[in-house]
Amino acid sequence: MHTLDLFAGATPAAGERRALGSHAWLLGGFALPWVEQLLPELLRLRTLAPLRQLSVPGGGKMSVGTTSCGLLGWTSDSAGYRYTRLDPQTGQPWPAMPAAFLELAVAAAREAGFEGFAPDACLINHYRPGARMGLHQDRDEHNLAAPIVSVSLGLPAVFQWGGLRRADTPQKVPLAHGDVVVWGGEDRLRFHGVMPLKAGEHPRLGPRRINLTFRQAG
Ligand code: MD3
Ligand code: FE
Repeated sequence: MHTLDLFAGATPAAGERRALGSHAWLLGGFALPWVEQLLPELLRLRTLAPLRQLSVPGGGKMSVGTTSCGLLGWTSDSAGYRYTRLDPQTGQPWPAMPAAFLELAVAAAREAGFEGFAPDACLINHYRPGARMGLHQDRDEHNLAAPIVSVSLGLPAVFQWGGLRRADTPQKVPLAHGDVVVWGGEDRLRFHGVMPLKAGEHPRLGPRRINLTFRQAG
């Protein structure tokens, strides 16, 4: 038996949806029809805005490789977290959000009941085995009434789904290639994170997981 099957309520099959909270939906395999459009765009985007390991205010470096596309990109350094119009590393505007990215994000938001989602930022996180993301809240966005849409590609990961206080014990939610999660309303400010990625080889993406998060940041 695969370890992931030991979790209560394992990943839903493609086409199934599962409520994670009152305003949070896991759409199993929702991104699968878009994958072959997303992958060449991801390769192109990293030639325009290379992956980097951002420094965080505490002094460390994130273990994930990060870049952005859209009008605004998320960045971090010793001074703090913020969205910028220019990529601090190239001095150029962030690459435009590819049409297929926007279509997928808007369709997923609609499917979860959020009509009129208009993301202006897409944060792209690359996980290699061992990379993780500690528990945090996403609160740098100007419009906290808009949802966040997250698309998982490549190796599976165990997502930590916490409460509104850092001390609330998170639930473990396995996320597979093609899964999309939409978080809004009272679930928007939940603490969340990603457990260290287990080693593996994904048939289409190799030894990595890529996560896209679409936000209304400005
Ligand atoms: C729950 N990324 O980039 S996506 C992030 O898999 C981030 O790379 C993780 O957390 C990743 O900030 C998790 C899922 C996610 C995104 C935003 C959320 C979950 C969320 C906002 C509120 C609650
Ligand atoms: Fe986050």
